[in-house]
Amino acid sequence: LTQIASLLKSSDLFPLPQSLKLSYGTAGFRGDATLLASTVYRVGILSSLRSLKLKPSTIGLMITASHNKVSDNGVKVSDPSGGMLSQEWEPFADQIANASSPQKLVSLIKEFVEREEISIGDGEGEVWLARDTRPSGEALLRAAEIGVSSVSGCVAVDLGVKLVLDGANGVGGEKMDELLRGYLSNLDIEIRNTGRDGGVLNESVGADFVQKENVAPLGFGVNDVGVRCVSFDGDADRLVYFYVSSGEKIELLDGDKILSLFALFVKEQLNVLDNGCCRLGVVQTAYANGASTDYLNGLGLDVVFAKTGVKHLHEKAAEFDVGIYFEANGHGTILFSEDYVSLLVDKRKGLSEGSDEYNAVSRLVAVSKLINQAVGDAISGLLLVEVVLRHMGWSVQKWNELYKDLPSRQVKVEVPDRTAAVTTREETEALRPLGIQDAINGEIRKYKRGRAFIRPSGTEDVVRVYAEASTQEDADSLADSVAQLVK
Ligand code: NG1
Ligand code: ZN
Repeated sequence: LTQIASLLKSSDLFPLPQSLKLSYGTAGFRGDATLLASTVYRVGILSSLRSLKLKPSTIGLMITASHNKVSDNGVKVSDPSGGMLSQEWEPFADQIANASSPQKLVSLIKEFVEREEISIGDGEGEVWLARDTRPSGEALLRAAEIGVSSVSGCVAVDLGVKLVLDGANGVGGEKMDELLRGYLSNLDIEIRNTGRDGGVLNESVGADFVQKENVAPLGFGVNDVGVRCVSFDGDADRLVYFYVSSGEKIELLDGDKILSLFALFVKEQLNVLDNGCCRLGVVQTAYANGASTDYLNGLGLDVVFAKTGVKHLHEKAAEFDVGIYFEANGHGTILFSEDYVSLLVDKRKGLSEGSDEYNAVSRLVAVSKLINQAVGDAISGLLLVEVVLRHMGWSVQKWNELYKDLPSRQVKVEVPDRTAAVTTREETEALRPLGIQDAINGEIRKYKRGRAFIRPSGTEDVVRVYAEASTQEDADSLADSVAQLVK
């Protein structure tokens, strides 16, 4: 009886919007986020019942509308196996989601509980809640929580939208930990590979490993599928994001993708200001994935190429009012000229607080303060990525869809004298050994979307080979044949 009273009371908080008709589809319930509170609350109840039915077991309740637009949201349930809710329960999900009144809802639940012989009261149920970054997520998560705990003996555990950091067993994890404890306690970041538990600096961990090998670092794996993850390098001046897509596979969001996200965000603010008298430029190196360059050109941006190495990119970026630079490996930052920041600050004085223009100017000024303009560093880069994702309401998966990387391969060739390789300024063509560029061009021509170049490393005694093509097989084979030419 107390159970019925509690359900009646909580369901009063979530009236069913008129004309809402839902069905539990391929990925649960989806719809306009403003209409979904009652649905999510009811799915919370269902999840508790499912947990009690299968006890002892934990049920997952996920709030997301995946690739759909940000104003949509959705809710789906996972069984203890990690798979979707058993289809046998879908009709019940439909019935309760569409129950027109609290009384109707309670009688459907009562009937179902009796039929399924679920014993309420004498057991413990647990439901794990998670959501993506959609702005509506937080309120819907609260609705789910109320639904779960309105079934007696059931508790909801909020997993939040967590970010997991791979500290490369270097200095970045330590510093991030200090920051989280001291200043950023409202950020939910889990840190792994801090170096405290005996891991070795940069060994099978960190940004360089993840980017070059295209695999998850040590300490990350199947339990992290879909979770937003970020790797620093050992001295925390590089960052790359990734998520485990399935098994051992990862989707890498490298420096090019971070650059693209930042460029899109800055451009969006400048559009509000009718470009705001800004000369915006982006700087890449020959190692930038060709798909990223196409994407940036598609945004109508001025893309400039510089020699490998932060000092070269920095110099070029400083020629713009706002210059964004990144190496594919995750080194980079955004530079704002002092004059341009003063212009923004002056402009803001004439704008009415809260207007679109005022907000756009404020965002740009805030970015200029948040990002490390000296040389860039992984922590300020991480903070800006997180802020922009939240602003866009994007998950890491959604961000990854900006463009699809062309398959690429990097190899290094040990040679007796790397200075024998000499390139043009932008490092895209080899001038020496004589004739080698013609031979490389001959190889490139064999592949669709083929691109390749060689250059002597500035940090190791090797000649680096980079190749890109429309398939991974082709990229590998192009890299191999160019490497043969170097040997
Ligand atoms: P070299 O060894 O010159 O390729 C490497 C990186 C640079 C830069 C420097 C400094 C690649 C291909 N090269 O330079 O981008 O990060 O180290 O750390 O990643
Ligand atoms: Zn570094």
